[in-house]
Amino acid sequence: MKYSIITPVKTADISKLPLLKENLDKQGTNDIEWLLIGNQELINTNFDWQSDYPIHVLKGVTDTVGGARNTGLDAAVGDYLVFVDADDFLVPGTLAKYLPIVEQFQLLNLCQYPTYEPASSFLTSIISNEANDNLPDWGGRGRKKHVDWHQLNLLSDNQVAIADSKIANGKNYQQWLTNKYTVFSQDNWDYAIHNFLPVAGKIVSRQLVLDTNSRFDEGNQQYGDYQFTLSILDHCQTIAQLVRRTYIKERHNDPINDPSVTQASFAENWQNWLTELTTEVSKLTSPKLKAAVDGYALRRIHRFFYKGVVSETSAEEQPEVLNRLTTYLQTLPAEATHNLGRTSRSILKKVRDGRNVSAYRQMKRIVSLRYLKRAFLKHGRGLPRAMYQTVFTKLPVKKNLVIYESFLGRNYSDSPKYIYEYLRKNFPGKYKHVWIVAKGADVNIPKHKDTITVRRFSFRYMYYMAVSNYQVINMRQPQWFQKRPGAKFLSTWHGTPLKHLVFDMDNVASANPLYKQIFYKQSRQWDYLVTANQFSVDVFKHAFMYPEDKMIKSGYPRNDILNAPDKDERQAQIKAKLHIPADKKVILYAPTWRDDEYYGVGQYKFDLKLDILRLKRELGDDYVLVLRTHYFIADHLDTSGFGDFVFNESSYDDIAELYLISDILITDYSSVFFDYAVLKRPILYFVYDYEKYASVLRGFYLNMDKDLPGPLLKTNDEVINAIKHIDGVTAEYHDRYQAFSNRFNNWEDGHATERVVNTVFLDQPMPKR
Ligand code: C2G
Repeated sequence: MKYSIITPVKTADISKLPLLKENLDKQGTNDIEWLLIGNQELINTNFDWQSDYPIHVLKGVTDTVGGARNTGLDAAVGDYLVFVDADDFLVPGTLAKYLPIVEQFQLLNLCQYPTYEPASSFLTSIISNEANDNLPDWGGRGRKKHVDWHQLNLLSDNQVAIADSKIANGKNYQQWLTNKYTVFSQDNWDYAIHNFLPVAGKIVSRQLVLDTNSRFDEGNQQYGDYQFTLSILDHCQTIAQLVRRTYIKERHNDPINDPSVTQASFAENWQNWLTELTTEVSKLTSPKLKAAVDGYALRRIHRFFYKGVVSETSAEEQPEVLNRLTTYLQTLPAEATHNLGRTSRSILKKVRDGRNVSAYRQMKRIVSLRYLKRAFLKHGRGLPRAMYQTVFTKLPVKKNLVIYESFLGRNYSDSPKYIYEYLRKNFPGKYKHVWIVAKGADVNIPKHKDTITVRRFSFRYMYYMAVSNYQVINMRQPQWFQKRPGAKFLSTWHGTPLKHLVFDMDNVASANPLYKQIFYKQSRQWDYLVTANQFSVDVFKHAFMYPEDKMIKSGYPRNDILNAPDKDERQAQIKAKLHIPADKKVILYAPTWRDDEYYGVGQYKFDLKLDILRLKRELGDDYVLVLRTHYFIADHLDTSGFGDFVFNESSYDDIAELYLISDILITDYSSVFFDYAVLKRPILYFVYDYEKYASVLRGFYLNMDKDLPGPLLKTNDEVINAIKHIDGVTAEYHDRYQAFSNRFNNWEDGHATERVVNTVFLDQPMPKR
């Protein structure tokens, strides 16, 4: 038996095992055994697996990861131990392909590819030859490597016992699995030592484990593998690391509901880390290994510890964390810190001598200095922000000052606009209003004496964010925003949820890894959340983990205009303003954005799949098309070739006004149709990428086949046909439309704004539902 694959399994991992099994089936070798070790729940699970290799399900000596791995060590019979965690994957073919390297070295690092996306994204990019050696941005950029890689003459592909037929796309995987690897020894592992400390993704000779009696620390849930890996490294002569990344580590981005071990609190994390180092480093016999580990630990302390202890640790926890650092530093020779800067050396000397109060003061200073340095370096934003933190937030709050932001300052629109207009009309002179406008955005804030505009992230913006008593905002506030005592934050949000949101989302490609945690923290600052219907209330409870008693069950202020008594006149005025001929009917095309089509953070692509030329040819006599892309879309679609058939209103402030002038809406997975349905006009869904969107990208809260008030259309033929027979579509969908309106729009009576204002500004009780 060549390989024993050791997989510790916690309860939450049990459901992930079938995927890993599939992955192991594609390793190109059956000369393996798979050891799954966990608790009683794992033992009780019936997997009913068909397998060409033995699978053993075992109970761990203790319920910790270390306990599970130790049980694995005792039970394994293979020549080499492969450590694969339950939510991780290997590139298909890896174990067969690299056997010759494994046999030549005592320890092989398969090299981790950390990702917040599902592993399948990376595997797909290998298949389509788009994968490269760069880590994703947030995976931490690899340091420049100064060590040459080696090339081993592996067996040629047809000799390697890889059953290509068993590995879908085997050829592409084979291309990815190159023969390159780097050899490490005690002389050159300084910069790479941290890659060898976690055991996941390592292949170790079992004989070495037996000879050295290396075991995992069962008492340390987070860093218990250091005891094992350090003991191995201490006795290991030959180490190799693959140049290509073959071990895909799926990291979680839901630290609130499903924290991974490294997402524990700062204090817990560092206490465990320092404790493990303190006990394990002192056991090492190799001075070079000790120096390498110490060097790595000190660099990490220098970069991350001071800020963490100053800003992420409570007053009660601080002494304990600092004491652990003292104990650790006392195991080091005094000169160990010589590579660090002067301030760091001085801080660590104090901590080593137990003068922690004084060291703490100095840490605070270094943290502020680093902060200021960043502030100065980051053009524009840094200084105003520093002023926000140090000066503006110390000024008294102005009781009647209201600050508004719609779509990150890109529009004068949405519920903030209607709340603003209502306050001005009904309480003239009482409030001072401040509108936030994004840099470079063309936003038409009305000019009134009681209203000012501030540029987002400018000094004045920072000042008003700090001293306003009311914040009326339809997306999230910046992370640095501080809630002032007594101030009221009104989150209007910006749509009834259709696509899965925040805590209901699986890992997403485009979101910041800490998205869920950040969202959670930000939404705790909201005193009120506006909701348009009971459905939204129910979703926000789990999607935002937001309490129902803080939700205003009002309907959307932005939709009052769709029931306004003068809506016909307004419609004529808007049409005239946009130069749309009065005798033409209007089709509004308002699609949403796609998580996987982007240029960079917050910058999405949009590929127009609607065949405008055909629409113009077939419908141009009666209709014009108003095109409205989502505010995340960075592309400016060139529609100049379509004459007076297309009106590109992508940067028009308020989409509600576009709803008013249109006769038919075409959309896809955008929440716009919930609002548009208030008008009871026909809605078509152009969902050319339905399968992909529904299953891979997001998933929906509604049953798209049954709940929608209009047809799902996948081709331009279907769209054109539906428009030509729009009366037939209306008749066909009449009952569904009725049911839809009852479910989503029965609060929309034209008085939502009044209800919101009464609750937030007049302190009246919440609307009863
Ligand atoms: N919007 C717009 N033009 C578009 C699409 C959207 O002006 N072409 C505006 C509408 O006001 C819409 C809002 O942006 O209601 C939100 O857009 P969505 O397409 O629903 O997408 P998203 O921004 O991801 O909002 O719970 C709200 C949504 O589920 C999330």
